[in-house]
Amino acid sequence: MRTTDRKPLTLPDHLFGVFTTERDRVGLEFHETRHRYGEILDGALRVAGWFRNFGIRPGDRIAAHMLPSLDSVLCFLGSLFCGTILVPLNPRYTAAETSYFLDDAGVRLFLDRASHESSGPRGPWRVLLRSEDGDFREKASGESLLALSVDSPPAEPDPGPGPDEVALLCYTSGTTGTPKGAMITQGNLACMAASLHEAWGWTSLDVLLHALPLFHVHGLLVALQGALYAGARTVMLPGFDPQDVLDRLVRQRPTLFMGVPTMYRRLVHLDSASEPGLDQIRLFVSGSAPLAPETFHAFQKRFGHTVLERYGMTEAGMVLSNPLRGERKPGSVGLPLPGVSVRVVDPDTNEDLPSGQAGELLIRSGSVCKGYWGRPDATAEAFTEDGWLRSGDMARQDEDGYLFLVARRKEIVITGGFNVYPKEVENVLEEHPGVSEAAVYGVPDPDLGEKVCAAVVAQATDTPTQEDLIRFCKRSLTSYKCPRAILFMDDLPRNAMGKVIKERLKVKE
Ligand code: MCA
Repeated sequence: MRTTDRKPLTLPDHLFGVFTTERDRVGLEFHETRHRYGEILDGALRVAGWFRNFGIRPGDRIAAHMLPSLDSVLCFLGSLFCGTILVPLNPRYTAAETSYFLDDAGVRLFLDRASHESSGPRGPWRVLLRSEDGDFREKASGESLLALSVDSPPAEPDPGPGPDEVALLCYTSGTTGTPKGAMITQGNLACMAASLHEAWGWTSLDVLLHALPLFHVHGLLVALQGALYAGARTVMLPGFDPQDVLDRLVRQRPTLFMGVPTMYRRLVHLDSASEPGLDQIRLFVSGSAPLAPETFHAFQKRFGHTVLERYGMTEAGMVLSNPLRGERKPGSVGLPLPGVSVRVVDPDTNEDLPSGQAGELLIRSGSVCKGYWGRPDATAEAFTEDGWLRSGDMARQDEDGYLFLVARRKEIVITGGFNVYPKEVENVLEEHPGVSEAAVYGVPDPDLGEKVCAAVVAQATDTPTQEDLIRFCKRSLTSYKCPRAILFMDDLPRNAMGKVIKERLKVKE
């Protein structure tokens, strides 16, 4: 399969440049306010200078609740240009989840704007600095980071954080249920930006309608960074509302939209008196979860556009994509992106398999992260001896080289494009005094792709109800991770090795 070795890139050369050459061009539109590249650059350097005033230095970790806003864009860029490491967080993580990330990453500065509700009034930013004793102390608070930093001298951009230096820690879980921070380097970001730029034909004339969360690779790097790298304009929305998105697709005439399959399904099912003309859009991209062929066809039929499906992973960046020009096959995640090599191997022997046969997808590219923060063992396990990343996904290739995902080796539920690791949810359920054992699994769902379900064996006395357990989960876990339905059983079905047979539970649901 395709092998392209590329020179390591760094972002200051490749992203920073756009900010200096395109100063007058609009880079971001949010709540109908336009921000030019020059203004964004000045704001990012000012925010970075303000970080420095707190004693933050290159290599230090800064965590931020990445709600859609100019502030989050400035945090991302300020951190990137000045060599600090950003830990992007979901504003709706629970206090327990957040404190785990802060401790695991050894965060020094925490920009807190938690909101455990999807709507409603949100408090101001709280700026928390970790003190010598390890506790966070509030240093400032206010509605906007830009306003808080207004008197700080702008930071000098780092002349070139090396390609191997960590830029982001993006957390993903795993078989143990303990989230691990994927170390995404400056070089990874640059490679991914360059690869997608080439594959999807980004130009500075593009206008991206952005309705994805900013705390995952999809919304932050594929979408936002892709647009910034091209010198294009991002119209950022506070969230995904299908009717609002459809109206804006017509009214604001974007050229690009990126979403998860749930978003495409909801667009397809919108009621509308007439079909809107979406002729100016050149590309709809789908990722983060499998796009059902029915949705692919329904979208094509209703809107006249063929969605381009692609495949990536937090640890690998973007890996495969259907072509910009050429056939986009329903159900396929496409071909290797520029600069990416993949293999399909027997997961036990790592031997390459002939095309047509399903095996584990292995990845090598400049956008593959350098491992997990503080976890050399997990890092070693994630790679083969000769340095290929194990995706944990089973794929097969057709005669034209297109890849199809056929199953997952790793246990994961993808709901609305969010990854949920069953073990993390099982651990919480098993902390409930009325539960002796729990098994969590995904069940197909027409809207979310999969929904999280659980089977539990309750203690003989003090048996909790389904509602009790869901409420209990919501105290520790973000809502999308919490089970939607719970089966109560006398015993969990197990195989001869004692492993729970989740396939059997899925059938019972
Ligand atoms: C929705 N939920 C959330 C969030 N969004 N919980 C915490 N944080 C959020 N940001 C919860 C809702 O509260 C609800 O739980 C449940 O999810 C289902 O929500 P529902 O009301 O049906 O939908 P929604 O709130 O309208 O959200 C649907 C959505 C959302 C807009 C499609 O799921 C979404 O933004 N998905 C994008 C995920 C994403 O960006 N993934 C990229 C990661 P309750 O009912 O209890 O209130 S993967 C990645 O980056 C890789 C590298 C890749 O390849 O892309």
